Amino acid sequence: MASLFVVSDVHGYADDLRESLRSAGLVDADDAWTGDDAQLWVLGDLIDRGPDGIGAIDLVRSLMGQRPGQVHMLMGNHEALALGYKLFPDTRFGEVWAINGGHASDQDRLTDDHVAWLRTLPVLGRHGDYLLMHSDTTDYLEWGDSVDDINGTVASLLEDDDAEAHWEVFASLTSRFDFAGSDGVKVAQDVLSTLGGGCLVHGHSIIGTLTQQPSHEIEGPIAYADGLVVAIDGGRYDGGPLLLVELA
Ligand SMILES: [Mn+2]
Repeated sequence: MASLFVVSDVHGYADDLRESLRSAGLVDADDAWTGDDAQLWVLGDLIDRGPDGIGAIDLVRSLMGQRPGQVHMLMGNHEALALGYKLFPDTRFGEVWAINGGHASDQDRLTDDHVAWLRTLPVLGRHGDYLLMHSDTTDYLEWGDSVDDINGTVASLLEDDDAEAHWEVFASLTSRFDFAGSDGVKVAQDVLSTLGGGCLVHGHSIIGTLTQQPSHEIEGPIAYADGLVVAIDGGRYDGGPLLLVELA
C-alpha cells in the first residue's frame, strides 16, 4: 500500500513545510512532487500566526494540482476564520481574526480564487483505517453521520454569503480536547463507529497541551485514548516542531 503522510497546523511557516516535504522525499528543490504514489493529507490551519500563510496555501494547492486525489487538504478553524474575515470584515470575525494571529499581509494576498477554494475544503477525510480531522472535537457530528454527509453540510454552509453560517463552521472547529478526558476512549469509539476507521488523527490541539510539556520538548506525534487517537500538531508557532508524520 502507498505510504501515507500527514501534517497539520503549518500556520504560515511555509519554508518549514517545504523543508519537511523535501526531507521526506515528497518534493524536489522546485516544489515538484517526487513522492511517487505516496498520499499526503494536510489537516488544516495553513494560515495565521506565522509569516507566510498564503505561501503555505499556494504550496499545498500546487501539490494538489500536480497530484489530484493524492494530496488532500482539510479545513481548519483558521481557514474558516480567514475566509470569514475576508467576506464579513465588519462582523465579530474582525475582532477574533485580530486576536488569533491574523496577518494583514495574508488577507491582502487572499484572492477571489483563494476564497473560492477555501469554501470547498472538506473538514473530514478517510484513508485506509484512518479518520482524519483538524479539530479534536465531536462537533463534526452535528453536521451529519458520515464523512461525505458532514463535508456536504459544511460546503453548503460556506457556499453563500451568510455570516452566521460561516460563524457556525468556525466556532465548531475551535472546539477541542473531546478525546482527552476520562471518557476519551468511549468518545473516540463513538466517533469511529459512526464515521468509520479504527484510528482518529487530528491537529489543532498542540501536543504540549495534551502532555503538559513545553512545545520545544516535543519530538513526535502522540497516541492516546488507548491508541484510538493520534495528535500530530507539534506546536510550530509555539516553539515546537512542524511534524510531517508517516503513518503505518
Ligand atoms: Mn486549529
